[in-house]
Order: sequence, then structure tokens, then C-alpha cells
Amino acid sequence: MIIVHHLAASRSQRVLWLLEELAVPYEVKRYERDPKTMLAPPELRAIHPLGKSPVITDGDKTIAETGTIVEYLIETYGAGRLIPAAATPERLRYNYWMHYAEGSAMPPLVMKLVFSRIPSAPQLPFFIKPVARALMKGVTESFVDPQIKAHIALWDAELAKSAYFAGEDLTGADIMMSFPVEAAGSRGTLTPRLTAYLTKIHARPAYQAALKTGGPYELLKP
Ligand SMILES: N[C@@H](CCC(=O)N[C@@H](CS)C(=O)NCC(=O)O)C(=O)O
Repeated sequence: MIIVHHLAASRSQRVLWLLEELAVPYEVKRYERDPKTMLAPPELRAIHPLGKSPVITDGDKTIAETGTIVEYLIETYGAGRLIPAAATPERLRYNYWMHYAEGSAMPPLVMKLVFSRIPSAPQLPFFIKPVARALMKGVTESFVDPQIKAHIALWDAELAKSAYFAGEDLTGADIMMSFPVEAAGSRGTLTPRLTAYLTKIHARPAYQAALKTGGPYELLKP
């Protein structure tokens, strides 16, 4: 039985969604975030040394990193589903978005969240807080926000070409991209096309079933 080590309101929601799309049985072990730091609890380090989520175990295998998990599940249990045929233009798009989601899209979104929290960090002396606030605001407005805007424009242009990120069918690339699109949505304004895309994937029975097994899913906001 596959066990998903699932951190509340996190990237691991994608893994539950994928397992529901593939109709593969799984168990969820849910971990709650520390309410002050919002970090994962130390028990997760017993599963994988970094203590991040998602991690899955499948028999004697322990697999971390969402992209690796998504590729593993599709290769092992997909029987050709959710992946375009090899050596097609769609397969290249699939590979690109599969790796881009965590490699390029998430860093500025995480930066925005972290920078927004620095000025209120309890460790910061009170007289530093206004300076930190001004600094973080400056960096966010001059560097992070323009990057996020460029990423959003890239997603919008891709979805102008086809219904999903790697062609006319839902694939693992959409499962990977769902989190950056949701995270960008919770940090600012998406285009109408991206909003419609989110509405479409959220309406899928497998997405809804994953919400039930994963528990409340409200993304952290800056
Ligand atoms: N690139 C990794 C990122 C893993 C990651 O940062 N997960 C977050 C959940 S959104 C986490 O565990 N945060 C809690 C912590 O860092 O303690 C992946 O996609 O698996």
C-alpha cells in the first residue's frame, strides 16, 4: 500500500490528486504545521532527512520531491495514462512543465511568501522591523513581483495554445503546475484564462476526492 506523508495545506495535495486520477489505493498520514513557524513537524524527518512533504513510501521504497513522485507514480501505475506518447511535441512540453513547476515557478512564489513574513519574525528586534519591512517591500516590488508577472504571462500563453499544459488532455504536467498556479492565485491576480483553468481542474471528481482525503487545503498567503 502506498503511504502519502502529507503536510496540511501543501504541495503534497498534488500527489493525492494524482493517486485519485489513477485510482490507485493509498493511505494518508497527515502532519500539521507548527502554528508559529508554519514548518513541518520533526516526525517527518524520520521518513526523509529533509523533513519536507510530500514523501511517499511504496513497499520498501521511500520517494521524495513532488516531480519524482509524480513521474514514479505515472510510470509505475499509469499504464500510459496522464503522459503524452514518447517522442511527440506534447511529451517535450510535458517534460518542460514537469520540471519547471518546482525548478522555476515556485522559487519567486516562495520568496514572496518568506519576504512578507520576515518583518514580523519574533526574533527581529522591534527597532529593526520598520527597516526590514521597507527592505522586503522594496525587493518584492522591484525583483520578485515582476518575475511572478512574467511567469504568469508564460502560463497564460501556454494555455492559449491548448486546453492543458501539455496538449488537449490532462497530464502529470498539469498536476505539477496546479500548485504554482494556485499559489500565484493566492498571492495576486491570475488572468481570466488561468482562473478558468483552475476552475476546470478543481471541478474534476478526482481533485474533489483528494480534497476529502487530504483535509482542509488553504494555501499560506503573504
Ligand atoms: N521541491 C520540493 C519542495 C518540498 C517543500 O518545500 N515542501 C513544503 C510543503 S509546501 C514543506 O514541507 N514545508 C515545511 C517545511 O519546510 O518545514 C517538492 O516539490 O517536493
